[in-house]
Amino acid sequence: MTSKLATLNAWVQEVAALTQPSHIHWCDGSAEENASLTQLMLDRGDLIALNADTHPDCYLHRSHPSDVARVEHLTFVCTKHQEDAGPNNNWMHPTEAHAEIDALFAGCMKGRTLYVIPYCMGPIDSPIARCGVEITDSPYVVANMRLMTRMGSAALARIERESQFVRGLHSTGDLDPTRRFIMHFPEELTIKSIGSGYGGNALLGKKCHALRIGSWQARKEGWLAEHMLIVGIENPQGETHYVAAAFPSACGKTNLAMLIPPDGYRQAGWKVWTVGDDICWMSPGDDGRLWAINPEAGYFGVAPGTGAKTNANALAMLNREAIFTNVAVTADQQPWWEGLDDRVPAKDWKGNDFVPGNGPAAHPNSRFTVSARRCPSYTERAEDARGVPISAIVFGGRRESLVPLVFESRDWTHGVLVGASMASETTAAATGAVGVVRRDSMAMKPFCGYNFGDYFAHWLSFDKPGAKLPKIFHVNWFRKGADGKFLWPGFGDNLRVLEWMLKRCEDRADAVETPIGHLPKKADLNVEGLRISDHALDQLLQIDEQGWAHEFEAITEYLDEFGGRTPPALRAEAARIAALLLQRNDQAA
Ligand code: GTP
Ligand code: SPV
Ligand code: MN
Repeated sequence: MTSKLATLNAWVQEVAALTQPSHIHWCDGSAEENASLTQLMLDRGDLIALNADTHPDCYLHRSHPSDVARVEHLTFVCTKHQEDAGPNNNWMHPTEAHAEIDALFAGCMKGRTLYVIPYCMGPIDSPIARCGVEITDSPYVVANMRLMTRMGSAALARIERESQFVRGLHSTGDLDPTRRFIMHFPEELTIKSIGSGYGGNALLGKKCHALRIGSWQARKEGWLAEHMLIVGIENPQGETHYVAAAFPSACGKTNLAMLIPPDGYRQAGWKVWTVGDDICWMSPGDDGRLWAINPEAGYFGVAPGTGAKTNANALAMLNREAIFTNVAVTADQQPWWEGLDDRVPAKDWKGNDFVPGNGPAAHPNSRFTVSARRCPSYTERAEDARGVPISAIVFGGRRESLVPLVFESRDWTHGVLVGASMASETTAAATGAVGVVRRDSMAMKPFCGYNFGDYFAHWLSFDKPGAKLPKIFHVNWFRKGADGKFLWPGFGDNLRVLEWMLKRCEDRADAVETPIGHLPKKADLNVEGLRISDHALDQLLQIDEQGWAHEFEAITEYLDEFGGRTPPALRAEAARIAALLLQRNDQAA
């Protein structure tokens, strides 16, 4: 097969000449194609069938033990000028980068099949959606892309109509970490990735296209490509408000997107609808509001911690047609991970006999891949070509101290500062140390395809006459008490915080003004049916003005890292709050 699009055929031929595959397969996305690829992977041992009674059509993939997470130190943004990539990205000149990575691609598909994957990020008929083609030699990537994107014939038809697509070239190579690179060429709408088969490094539609290249396109075209979940909150009156929330990797997006309301809320008629759990593309509509689509069609979620009490919706979608990566298995071949239940697994994520006390059975970044339609809280609005209107934007991170449960920004400029100055403890989603607090603006540190200074300016630019922008909030579900335990119950109970935010959006709740923003009055947070001490609530809603003054010193330094690219309005906003804090501390002294 070939395509009607000459530029696409030419690119496939060019790649084949470089990589020298023995076969070329154009993916149509059909069930038959998926069945034959699954069989191939079972035969090769790339997939292991799970218990067909409890988990029909579910498979386990064990990746190479050195290839289990994103590799930020090997991820590059290759613009002609280093300033355009910014200090937030690793940079290499495009000429040098192409030469270095093409040398690794030379002959790398010998004896392998080259798969051509046409895909669409977003509903196939949405003007906000964008298409790409990924070339890969990994059938595991094909199977995952089929769940994660609109992949195959329909996407190819749109690509041929538009004659435009993002090019992604991927090979698992030899999995040697010294020959692994994830390179982005935003000026050429091109991605090249070699040496890893793991999610964000290999499923190029996700972080590489939808965020790094997407953010570049979004800036040029006047929209936003963000690391955000999209969730619809339906109140007992039947009105649904959509919320977009940016938390860094493994900081709670999937869980918030699928939350199950606490008993009292459920009985009162509250419902939650999942539109997306990781990526959000937002564009201003004719009405001045921001309209959002989820460019993805499936979930690539963190397995550990997913249990009946924390995320029953996720559990319910994982009992058929799911791919599990690096989880443990029970003696009867059911998938298992820490936080699922009390059973003891038989094999750990590497396939060795599980030895209690010898580290976790499932890899901390083990994942599931499943179609969004399998989620009990799925809504057809996820297919709406216009997207959904966003009422509130939420930023959040993992902070064991200082940062309160929730606060609201005063206006858009302050909200952009709140997003820009976010920080969070690192997690197992990327290789490297875990639990280290770092700045992660808008949860986009690993994903913004250009200079953060320009990105902040782009965010500020949405505040113009006629715009009806969402309110911006900040949350922290991860504050710890003196005993080292989380102060806030989290998960479903996070709806209590969302309710306050939505009331604020409708001018139906009060707030306490503080230098860092507006906080709920203790009485305005519904804690009915919750076992939380008054002392814990006080801690969650308290502002340590001295601690915040230090935080603002660090934020000011951070904003300076982007030099002349940092918008003056953002510096001014930070200076205003820093001055306010100093003044209050002086008064207190
Ligand atoms: P990525 O897919 O990496 O982008 O992650 P994510 O942001 O979707 O994170 P996810 O929802 O998968 O949560 C990651 C981990 O945090 C899981 O182990 C969850 O159980 C845990 N978690 C999520 N929400 C909460 C919460 O409200 N409180 C606490 N204590 N833990 C949470
Ligand atoms: C993340 O790390 O933020 C993820 C998983 O959502 S990955 O697809 O690897 O990016
Ligand atoms: Mn993510």
